[in-house]
Amino acid sequence: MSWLKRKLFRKKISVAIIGVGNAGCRIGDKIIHHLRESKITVKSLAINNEDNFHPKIKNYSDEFWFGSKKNVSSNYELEKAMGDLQKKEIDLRDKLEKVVFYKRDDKRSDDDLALHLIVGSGGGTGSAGSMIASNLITDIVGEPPTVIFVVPEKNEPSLVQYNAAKALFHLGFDLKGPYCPVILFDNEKLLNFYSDEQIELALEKSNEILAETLTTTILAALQESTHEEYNADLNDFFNSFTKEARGLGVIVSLDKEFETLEKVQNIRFSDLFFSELDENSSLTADVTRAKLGYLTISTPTTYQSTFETRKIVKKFERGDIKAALNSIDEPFLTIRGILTGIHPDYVDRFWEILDKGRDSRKNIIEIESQIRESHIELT
Ligand SMILES: Nc1nc2c(ncn2[C@@H]2O[C@H](COP(=O)(O)OP(=O)(O)OP(=O)(O)O)[C@@H](O)[C@H]2O)c(=O)[nH]1
Ligand SMILES: [Mg+2]
Repeated sequence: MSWLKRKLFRKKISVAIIGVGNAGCRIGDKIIHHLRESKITVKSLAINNEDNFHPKIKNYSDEFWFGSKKNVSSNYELEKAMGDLQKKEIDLRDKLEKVVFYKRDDKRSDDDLALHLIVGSGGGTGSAGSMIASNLITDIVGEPPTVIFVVPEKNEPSLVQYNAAKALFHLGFDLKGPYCPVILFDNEKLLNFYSDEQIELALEKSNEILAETLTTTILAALQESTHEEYNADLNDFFNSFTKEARGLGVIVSLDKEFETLEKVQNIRFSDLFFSELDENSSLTADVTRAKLGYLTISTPTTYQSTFETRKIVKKFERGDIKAALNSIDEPFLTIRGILTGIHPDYVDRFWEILDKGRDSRKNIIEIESQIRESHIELT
């Protein structure tokens, strides 16, 4: 467990977690648990066809089951989930109005900070539900929510890839869409750690990593930095989640422990950060192309840490990346970052998903035309 979770914070933040579909609800359940453990105000809503979870999800304050006992899944049929949800959109809107922390025209102070997070995946429910819930929240709140989206592994069914491609396009890039920042977590990476485990256990453990990474990133932003040059604050963190950050986003998280304070003080952490970036990011991408972002670096600081932080920030040539440098008394180096507004051109996995989605459409079209052309002999 990260030391960040044991810290007490003076600043405050509220978070709404809306889990959609099996993966989204399960992961959301863990995020809620971690946030509460860190004394963060959380409101939450689980959205799924049915309550068919093993083990049961238990941390949500409200739920919206839109299917029936017979119909526990759309079986990756995005259009079906979309249709079922649209029929109950008014009820869903009611639930969402209760889970958000403010409405479009509410008067709010600058310190009234709340994140609305939707968690979904490439399942039929996860994809359709993320799209519908994002549109509704954008309408209710006046700003798009942030979507945490689990990217399917490379060898998963093409239908899942197709759903993911459709959802990602709508959420971030569709002119008629909500313009959400979308934070991607790649199952390819998450599950790689546990490739020897049984799938149920591997999923459970990867959900734990995802939830902990996201929570500690939020907690890192809650620290107060007194550094004279790198003292970004919570408002800067929030800017990384605005409409301007629409597009793809990645979380980076690096934890190193050293034997002595001296050792950590002498480390060139900018080199370390970039050489281990791929290993420590939620999805492989050229993150230096991020438009917005926020980095918290916690380490025993010396004049060298300022220099190293400057080297990191400089690499983000075109982006407005804010950094907070926090001095700690323990021999740790902890970096947490959220990098958003990355154009898909710098995310190969995005095109892989799109290609697979398109190929699956091609196959369907081929099958369709074969069916049309096939001759049925009538006797
Ligand atoms: N990381 C992670 N991924 C999961 C988990 N469960 C499913 N997935 C992935 O999520 C995608 C499938 O989504 P599901 O959550 O099963 O589907 P759904 O959203 O419930 O939608 P339906 O198709 O209607 O059942 C695939 O890419 C799975 O690999 C989980 O617990 N953790
Ligand atoms: Mg399901």
